[in-house]
Amino acid sequence: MKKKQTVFSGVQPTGVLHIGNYLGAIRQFVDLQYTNESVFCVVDHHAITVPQVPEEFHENTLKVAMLYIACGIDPKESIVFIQSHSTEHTELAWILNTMTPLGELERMTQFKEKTEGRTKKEGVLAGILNYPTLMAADILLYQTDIVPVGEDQVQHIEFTRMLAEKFNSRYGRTFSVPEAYVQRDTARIMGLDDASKKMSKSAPSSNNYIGLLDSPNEIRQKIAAAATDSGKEVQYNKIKKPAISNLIEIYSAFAESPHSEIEKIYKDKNYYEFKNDLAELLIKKLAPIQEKYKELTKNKKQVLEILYGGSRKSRIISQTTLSQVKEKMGYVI
Ligand code: ATP
Ligand code: LTN
Repeated sequence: MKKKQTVFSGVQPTGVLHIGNYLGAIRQFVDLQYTNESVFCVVDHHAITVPQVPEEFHENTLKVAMLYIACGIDPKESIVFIQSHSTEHTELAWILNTMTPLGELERMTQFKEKTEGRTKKEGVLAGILNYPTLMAADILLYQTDIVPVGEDQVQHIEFTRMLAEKFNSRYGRTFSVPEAYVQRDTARIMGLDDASKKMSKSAPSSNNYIGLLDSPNEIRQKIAAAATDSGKEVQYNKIKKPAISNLIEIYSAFAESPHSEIEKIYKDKNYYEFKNDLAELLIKKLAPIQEKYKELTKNKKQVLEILYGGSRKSRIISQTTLSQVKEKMGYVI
C-alpha cells in the first residue's frame, strides 16, 4: 500500500519519559506509521540546550530510542534515528537562523518559561533561544506534512510554517508546509501533584508524573498521592474538578473508553475506588512496554544497528532537501 503523507516528530532525551509523552505524542507516532511515511528522531542536540551530565545524557539518548521501539514504533515501518547522526539538521538550522527575526524567537512561550527570572546577559544561553530553528530544520528536511506533538509544541510548528513559507516565497517552492497533529483529549496531560501545570519530566517532584518504566508499587503510590478536588463524585468537569478530570482523561485514554462511560462506572463509587482501578489499569497497560524495553536493554547492539540504519535512510531524504536549499541560495555545491 502506498503511504499517504510524511510524518516527523522528535522527543528529547532529557529524563524519564512519562505517560504525558506517551499519550500526547508517542502513541500517535505508532498509529500514524502504518499509513504514512514516518520519521522519528531522538533529538539529542535539543537536549543540550539545558546542562547535561555526559553519562546520563548518553544513557537517556539510548533509553528514548528503546522506548520508541518498546511503545510500538516498528523500525520496518518507520525511520528511527538520533538527530546528531545526521549533520544536515544543524546545517539547515544555521541557514534558517539567518532568516529568523530575533523577535520571533523571543516571543516563544517555551523560551519565556525556560528563561524566566534570568537576566539575559548572564543566565540565558543562545541555544535555548535558537531551539525552535533547529526544530524547524528537523521537520523541514523531510518534506513533512504532519507533526504529531503535545499542545505545548504547537507554537513551534507555527514558527516552522512561517519559516517554510518565507523560504518558499523567496526561493521558490522548496519545503512542504507542515501541520501540527494534536489529539484533542490527550494533548495536555496535567501534573498529578498539580493539575494547573502540564505533566513534565523536569518537574521538581517525581510525584508529578507516571514514568513509562515506573514499577507497579511506584504507580500505586503516585496515583494514591495524586491531588483530587473537593467533593467525592468522579465527574468530568475541567473547570470545577480539574484534578479528577485529568485522572479521568488518563483512564479514558488507556481504557479507550469515553469520559461518560467512566463517569457511569464510578457513579456510586468514591475517589479511592476510582484511583485504585486507575493504578491497576496503568500497571496492566505499561507492562508490555516495560517487558519489551527490558528485552531491548539486553540487545543494545541490535538497537544501535537500528539507529545507524535509520540515520542512513534519513540522510537520503535530508541530503536531497539540503542540496536543493543550498543550490537555490547560490552556494557552490
Ligand atoms: P517535559 O516538559 O516533560 O520535560 P518536553 O515537552 O519539554 O518534556 P519532550 O520530552 O521532547 O519535551 O516531549 C515529547 C513530546 O511529548 C512532545 O510532543 C510534547 O508536546 C509531548 N508532551 C510533553 N508533555 C506532555 C503532556 N503533559 N501532555 C501531553 N503531551 C506532552
Ligand atoms: N521541541 C520538542 C522536541 C522536538 C520536536 C522536533 C518535536 C525537537 N524537534 C521536531 C517535533 C518535531 C519538544 O520539546 N517536545
